[in-house]
Amino acid sequence: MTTPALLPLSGRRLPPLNLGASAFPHHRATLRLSEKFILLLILSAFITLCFGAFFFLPDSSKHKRFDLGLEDVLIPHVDTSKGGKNLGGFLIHGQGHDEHRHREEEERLRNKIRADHEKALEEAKEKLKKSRDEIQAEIQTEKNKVVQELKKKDSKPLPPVPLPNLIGINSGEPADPDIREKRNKVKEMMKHAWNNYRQYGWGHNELKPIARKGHSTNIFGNSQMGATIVDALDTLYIMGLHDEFREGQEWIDKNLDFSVNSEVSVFEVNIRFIGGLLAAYYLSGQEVFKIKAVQLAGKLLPAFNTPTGIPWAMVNLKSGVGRNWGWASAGSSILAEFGTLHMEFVHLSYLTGDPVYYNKVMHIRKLLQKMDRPNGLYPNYLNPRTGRWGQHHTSVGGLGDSFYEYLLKAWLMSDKMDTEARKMYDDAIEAIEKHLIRKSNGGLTFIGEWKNGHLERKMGHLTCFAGGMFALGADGSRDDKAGHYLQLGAEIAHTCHESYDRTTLKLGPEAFKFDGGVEAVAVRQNEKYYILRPEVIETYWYMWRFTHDPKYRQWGWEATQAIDKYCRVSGGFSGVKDVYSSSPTYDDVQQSFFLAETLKYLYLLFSNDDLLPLDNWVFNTEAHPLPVLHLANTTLSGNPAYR
Ligand code: DMJ
Repeated sequence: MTTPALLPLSGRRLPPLNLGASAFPHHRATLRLSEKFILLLILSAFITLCFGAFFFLPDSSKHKRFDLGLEDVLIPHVDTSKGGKNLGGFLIHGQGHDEHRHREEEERLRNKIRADHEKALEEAKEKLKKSRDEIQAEIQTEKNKVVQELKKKDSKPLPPVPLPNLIGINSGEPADPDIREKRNKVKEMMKHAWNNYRQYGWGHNELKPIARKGHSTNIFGNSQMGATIVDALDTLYIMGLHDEFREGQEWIDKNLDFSVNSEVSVFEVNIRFIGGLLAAYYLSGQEVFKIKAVQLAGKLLPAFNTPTGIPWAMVNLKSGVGRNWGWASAGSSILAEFGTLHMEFVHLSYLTGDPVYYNKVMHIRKLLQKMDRPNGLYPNYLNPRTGRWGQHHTSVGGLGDSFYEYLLKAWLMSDKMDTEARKMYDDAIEAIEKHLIRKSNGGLTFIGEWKNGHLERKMGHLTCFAGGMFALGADGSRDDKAGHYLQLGAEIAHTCHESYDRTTLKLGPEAFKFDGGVEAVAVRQNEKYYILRPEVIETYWYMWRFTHDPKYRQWGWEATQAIDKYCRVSGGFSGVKDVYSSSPTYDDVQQSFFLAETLKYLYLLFSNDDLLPLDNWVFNTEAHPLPVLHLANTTLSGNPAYR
């Protein structure tokens, strides 16, 4: 019996092998299975050897090319009439002396390759003598070395920069015992929020205070970057909670790592993480915060690699691949997202001396300046591929809000030198007043939204921050309309207070209408929730600072009590799903901005004005205070490292 002819992988047919009775006469005509298997094994080893030799042994023709490539005999486009041979566009000189030299060189290289192979073989033999554990330990040591090197590289000290005048970072104790008590109550609430997060959610982005475990939303992808820790740091600091601050610092130092395969929101990471880290750095002077902020900023930069330089909404921190939210109009980026990077990025350039951050945000500004604006308004959607507006929706609330805020704050943060930003702010506010701000039948001033060619008479909780913005921008306004803007701020504060006061829980809904007899009340069920948002309290605080009208402290105290009564649970603080229901259900999320903003603004409201004075500090949109940079101009020439 003969075995079937075997086909090697190369496809070349081998002669049939006679493995039957005539090859092994003392065997039975049919071979047993195990014997067949062994023979097959030997055969396949032989074939593999031939195959390996055929493909992997050095090919002398290739060597020739390689060797020649090392010499200067490969001369492109030389005249062949001079005795050379043309080889694929290159010319080889065929002189006897040269050939001798080539043979020697070839021999030398062969010897070197042989020696290298032998060395590699020896090393492999040595390795094989070691146990699996020893080999693994060696690999681990190598890995650790690389990690250490990378860490050293990442943590190299940044150029020294003269720090701006940091005043009013830990005072503010009110003389009035009643106000002191209120301030202490807010501090106690902060401790409750922090301690529970530390106990049940430590290292996670946020806390689920009822389930008592970590929580994260899609804005941070699948990362565990301790958003609450970073967001809360400066609040802990100004409240004098230094042990808690140190715990947070230690976690950041040891665990905050941005090389994670996670798709995050550029805007949220910027305002919460970079803003939080920068504020913690300025307040405490601890280098680790600055270093981490700069590392993280480097991870956001690939988001700007779009045809227009308008960044993607999201970026993968590891791969640098960016994209936009699926729900955004025609693949657009969002005004309030790409327009809320300026403050942090200017500080990054200031601190590092690297203009890259500054250039990115100035590029966005220049692009926006050149664009047509319908009715002088900035639509919420802009396509980063085409540079064209998406849907013409305009809002001072969600999707638009902090873009306007950052125009004003860019000017304030530059010690009022960035007049271009101030002009853009003034122009925008004039258009907003003309097209979006109205008075309701009941006399409440509200800011509506421009949608599909008409004004929607609805205002969001988010929009309530604008009261504070108008008050903050009053001084320095065009045509000296300071009184007018302070008044506008007061009216918005009043309307937003009404939206709280007209609920059962005395907490504001997510959105409220001014339509068909309804005034400052939510109509749709999915707009009745309160998720511990800060905007109304933020406006109370600014209005308090600029007017010292006691009603703002009163309103702030009402909100404090309502939060403590209806949002406090034993595992922290939770949002509620319906502010009009006397038995509210919880959403089971303790948002990081509750610690960063809501509690900070309340604490400041019950502190003296010398705590973080507004002449020296500008708060980013997540309430992280950044110092005013007293620069000669906005090119950051004040920073010696930059010059
Ligand atoms: C915060 O993260 C910031 O204030 C942002 O600008 C919008 N809103 C949330 C809190 O409501």
